Amino acid sequence: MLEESTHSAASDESAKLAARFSPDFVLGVATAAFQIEGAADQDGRGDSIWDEFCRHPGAIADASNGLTACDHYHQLDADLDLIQSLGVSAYRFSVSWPRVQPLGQGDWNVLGFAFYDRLIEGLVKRGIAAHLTLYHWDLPQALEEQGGWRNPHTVECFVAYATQIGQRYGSRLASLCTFNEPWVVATLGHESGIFAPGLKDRKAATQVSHHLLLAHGKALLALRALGVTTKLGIVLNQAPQYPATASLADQDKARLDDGTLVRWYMDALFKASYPRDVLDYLGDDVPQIAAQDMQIISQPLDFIGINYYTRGVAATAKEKFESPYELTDMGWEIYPQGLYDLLVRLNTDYNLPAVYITENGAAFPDRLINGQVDDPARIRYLALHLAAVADAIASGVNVRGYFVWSLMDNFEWASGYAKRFGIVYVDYASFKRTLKSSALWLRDFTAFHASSVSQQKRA
Ligand code: GCO
Repeated sequence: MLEESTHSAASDESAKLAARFSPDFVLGVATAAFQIEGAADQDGRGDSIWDEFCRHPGAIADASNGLTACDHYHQLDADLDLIQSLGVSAYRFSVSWPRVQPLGQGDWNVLGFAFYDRLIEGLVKRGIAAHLTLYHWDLPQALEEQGGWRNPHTVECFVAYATQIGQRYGSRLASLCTFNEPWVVATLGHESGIFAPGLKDRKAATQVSHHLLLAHGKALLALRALGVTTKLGIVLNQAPQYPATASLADQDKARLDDGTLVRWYMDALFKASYPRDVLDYLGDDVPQIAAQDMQIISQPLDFIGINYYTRGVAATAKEKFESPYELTDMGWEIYPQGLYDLLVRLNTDYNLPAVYITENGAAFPDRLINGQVDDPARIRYLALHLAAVADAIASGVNVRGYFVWSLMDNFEWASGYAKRFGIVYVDYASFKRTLKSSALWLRDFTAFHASSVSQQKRA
């Protein structure tokens, strides 16, 4: 396959881009349990807040749910072969907490663990590094019924769950992440209410964000006390915030948006404090913070994962902001410069550990035509963002890896199955997988990276 394509200008460019990454740079693909597994009511899995949220009329754009999703639970071996066929060295996935502990406390589910045993063994056998996320939004519904993340008891339940996973799998993982995107859980789940559990309560949302960070810190302490040696970290969704105009109002809004999305989490993790301007802005809605909390939250991290999709634009004028850039199917601007700006800025403002881009990708209205899916816009998106990563590394940021979101089309939360982020197309009636042209591109790209690696080694 390499032979066929080496002569086109596009593949020359791809080869050059791949050669910009060092031999040990990790290239991977990412998924999350609720979005792909299905089998939601099988083998003893408990309900999660997303199963419940999907039952709310109007919550999901296409009125769908995660009952069957991509049927990954039943297609595990074929999906692992698929990952291997892409030539990537790493796979990022999440464990469904209610699959391994249906009520979120108390009994463990042997059948649930059997699935993740097979998944992790299957990766190890194929030489693919396993990057595990403990919490990608699917809280056991039974815990939600006791107040969910508003209740500090959930923090203790999470630590017990983290400990159990660390004990079972720690030695076989390349990394273990506590939370995926705490901002989304807190703000979209509890303030805007567009994600599970669907609350609209800012005070609750800030308390949830604090409890998530506290659960993260306590889990790290517990895992380290256990002697778990895998790399420990957290994944944040981050985006630089640019004012739409030079007006003072837009600049102030950009600064505040940066405060709530970026500094709230980064300052807590790296500086053991919340940003003053955001606390002032929150007024009575500030969370309750106990004496030791900030010290617990700011445990040293082995890595930080950054999910980047687009920039933020702060616009306060009545007229809608018109983007000069191309938009994805989510309506998100394609703005790779934002990834570079973000990484360089974070590296300046914080003492960063190893950085992984744990998600980057785009939804496009892909069509399966004559057995093929041609998605040049996604290839362009990925190449531009990889180039931004290479530029950031050249500017001194310690980025060690990059994961495409996503391995395959899947349940895109409130958008249901209507938005396709995969490099592999999924037919939801038959569950048949078809590699899109972006998957073939990635396969070439990983091969170029591997061959540039062997050249670098020879030199
Ligand atoms: C995320 C989400 C993914 C989404 C992706 C696209 O971590 O933001 O983990 O689950 O599918 O971001 O919106």
